[in-house]
Amino acid sequence: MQKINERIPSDKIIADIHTNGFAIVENVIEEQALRRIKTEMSSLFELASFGENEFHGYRTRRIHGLLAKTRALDVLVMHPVALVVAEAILGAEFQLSIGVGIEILPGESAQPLHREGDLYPSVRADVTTVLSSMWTLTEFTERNGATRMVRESHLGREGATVVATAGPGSLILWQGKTLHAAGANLDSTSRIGINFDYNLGWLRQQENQYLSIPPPIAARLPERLQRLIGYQMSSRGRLGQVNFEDPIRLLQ
Ligand SMILES: O=C(O)CCC(=O)C(=O)O
Repeated sequence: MQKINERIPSDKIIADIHTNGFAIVENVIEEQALRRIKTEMSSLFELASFGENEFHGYRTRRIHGLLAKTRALDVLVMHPVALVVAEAILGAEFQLSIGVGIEILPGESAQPLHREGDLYPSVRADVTTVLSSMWTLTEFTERNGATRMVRESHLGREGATVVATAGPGSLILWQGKTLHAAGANLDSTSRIGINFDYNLGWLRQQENQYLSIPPPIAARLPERLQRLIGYQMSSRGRLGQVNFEDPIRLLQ
């Protein structure tokens, strides 16, 4: 599978998602920025607890409510490549559904295959509800648990399983109907990624962003990020209103 470099136009990324269900974009974050993000995240991972079921793993640490805990990831959640692709896949009224830091430690077994779109069982079959992104903070390899993608599964076909290997600082994108899962970590070091999922503005967010990011913190975020976490209206201004007004006004 051809991997895309950031300098390749987003059309190619979008085409890969339409054709295969996913795309891998190499070298998106430059080295110095990546180092800063990794340093910040390593102290947060120290405080994170291990999963307690097969889906979340027993040797995997997850950080939820990411945007309440650090500003280091704002550049990722609002990265132009991610937002352009999200708009192309979901349309203009998308929002952040969930943000999770995922550290898969050595000894973890493979996660069951799943689709994020299954969170919304009654949505019309031709509607794509979710675009997932994974920012790789470490290398993603076959041995350390790189995400597995079932090619063309978003089209109802079961193509080959592709291991989404990528260097640190890359961006892996897949849509909500794509079958995927974290792999087993058979290596001696952790696999670390930051997973931001975007969904349609008229759906419930997976993570309750209004409580995960308390309003005093939300009030200090850049406006684009405030809108992204849900302080926006959708469906031609009819959903998400407060007194028939844009909810962002309550934050200002
Ligand atoms: O960590 C990964 O590679 C994928 C994780 C995932 O799909 C999930 O936890 O829902």
